[in-house]
Formats: sequence, C-alpha cells, structure tokens
Amino acid sequence: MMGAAFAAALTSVSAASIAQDKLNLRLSSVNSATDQRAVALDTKFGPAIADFATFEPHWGGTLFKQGTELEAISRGNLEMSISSAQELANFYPEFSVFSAGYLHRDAAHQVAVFNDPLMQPFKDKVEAELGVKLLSIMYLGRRQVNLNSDKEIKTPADMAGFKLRMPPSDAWQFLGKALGANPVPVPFAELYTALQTGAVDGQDNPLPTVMDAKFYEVTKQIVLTSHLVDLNYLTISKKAWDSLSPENQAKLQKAADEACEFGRQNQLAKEAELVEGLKAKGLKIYEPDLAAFRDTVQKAYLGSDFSKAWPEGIVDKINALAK
Ligand code: KDO
Repeated sequence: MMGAAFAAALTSVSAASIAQDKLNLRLSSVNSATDQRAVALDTKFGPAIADFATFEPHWGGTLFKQGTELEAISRGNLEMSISSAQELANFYPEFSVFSAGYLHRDAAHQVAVFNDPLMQPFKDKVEAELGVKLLSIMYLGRRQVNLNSDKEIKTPADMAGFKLRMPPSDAWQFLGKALGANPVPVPFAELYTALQTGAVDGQDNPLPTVMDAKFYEVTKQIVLTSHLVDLNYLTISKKAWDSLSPENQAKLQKAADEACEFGRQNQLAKEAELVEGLKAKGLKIYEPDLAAFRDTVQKAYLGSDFSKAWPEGIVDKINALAK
C-alpha cells in the first residue's frame, strides 16, 4: 500500500514534470497590449494552444527593442515576434519587395501573397539561416502620412524638407525618401516624444496606430496617402516549432492563422471608422493627389538597388494575385 505522502509526492512530481514539458513561448513586440494584433494573440492564440504551450507576450517592447527580436530568436533568447519585411530585408534584401510602397492592394492580397508558392523560398531561407519560421501574416493597415504642421500636402514635392520619422531599418528609410521627405530613424517607443518636441515633423502609420499610440495628441493632420498596405509576420523559433509533435504543430498553426484573421478583421473595422474618429480628436484629414504619390513611389522602388535583389518576375506574380 503506497503511503499517502509518497503518492502525493508522485502526483506533484508528475504534475510538475507535465508543467515543465509545456513549451514556453515568449513573444516580444513594441505594440501596445490594446493594439488589435495583441488583442488577437492574447484572446485567441494563447488559449488555443494552452494544453501544450504557454503563451507569454511582452508588449510595449519591454523585453527586446524594436528590430532586435529576430536576432534574439536566432540566438535562442526569444521564441516569437511580430516582425516586418523591412526588418527581414536587413538580413535578406529580397524581402524588401514585400515592403515596397503601393504594391500590396489590400489585406486579402497580403494573405494571397503569403500563401502563394512564390513565398516558399523566402520562408525556407529564413528558417534555414535564421532559425525563424514565418508562421502567419498579420494586417497592420494602410500607412498614412501624419504631420504636426498645417501645410497642405498634395504631391511628394510638398513633402520636401519635412523630417519624416520612419522606423530605423534601411528599407523604411527608403520609403520615407520615396515619399519626398527627409527620413529620420526613430524607434517606435520614442516616437510620441519626437513628435511632441518637434524633433520630427511627422510620422507614418495606419490610423489605428495613430489612435492607439495617441499620436493625434501631438500632430495636426493626416494625409491619406495609403502609401503602404503594411503587414507583419507572426514568427516562431524553428527550435520551438520542431520541439512540438506534428499534431501540436497543426494546432499551433491553426491557432496562429485564426488569431491573425481575427486581428485582421478588427483592424479593418477600426480603419473604417477612424477617419471620423480622428477628425473628432481634432485632426484635419486631407486627400492628396494619389496618382502623383503612387507614380513617384513606384518609380523610386523600381529604380532602387532593393529591386535588383528581387527574384525575376516577382512583381508581376504579386500583381497577378490581387483580386
Ligand atoms: C513603426 O515603427 O512605425 C511600426 O509601424 C513598424 C511596424 O513594422 C511594426 O514594428 C509597428 O511599428 C509596431 O508593431 C507598433 O505598431
């Protein structure tokens, strides 16, 4: 007859060992906990994988600074991130095609491109060389120009001289230049202060970010350029992924895709209501000469060194996937 104490110890050991067996997935990202991407992962992804993994998000860049997450995953210090094509372009210039202004048409086009066979060589390379798996695609939104000046902007020529904050990587700086401005690298975490102090004349982000990060408090106008239908990749370390059974890999993939779709629909809904929402916060909203912006930005990319790194014919393949 096993003593009760011994039986209890056995149970606690086995419970502890099961607990230890649960994969711990730390995710670091600079967006807030109220951003739709965070809400989707917290409410949908975490619970859906809870029986075999613990989702441990660190929002607001509290664990790793913006742009250092991929390196952290590669070194085994982080398991997940919400990364950008622009950050991946730091490692592999060919990723800049997915960050090119006026290329992706809308959220559905982003999903079609991410799931198309054209994407496989890109995914394979990041897995093989960086140890990072591009799990699913997130809709960040249509990036708009957001300025703390009253000057009316119609064409890229009107942007001349503006210190436009862009995220730190080269592909982002290039986009700022293509828009006609002087791009200034500022990490997302320092952007509100940079706008408030006038260190920069403006920034670009989707309307939900302008609301969520309260940039409307320190800016005066939105210019509806929609110059980049922007995306993020939900990533996971290859090591963490490979530690899962095929059954749990399938569960995690399904949870990721469903969470990203949930976030996409919510972000689209937010975008639809935020022209009025930001007007109510006192921002002026202007419609620029979209043809002028589109032609200037597309020409800049096609004539850039970035485009030399793009696989032959990929722009045509991406365009063909737009509905
Ligand atoms: C930004 O720094 O402007 C940016 O929009 C870049 C995106 O790739 C992404 O990092 C985003 O910030 C953060 O998720 C905060 O929304």
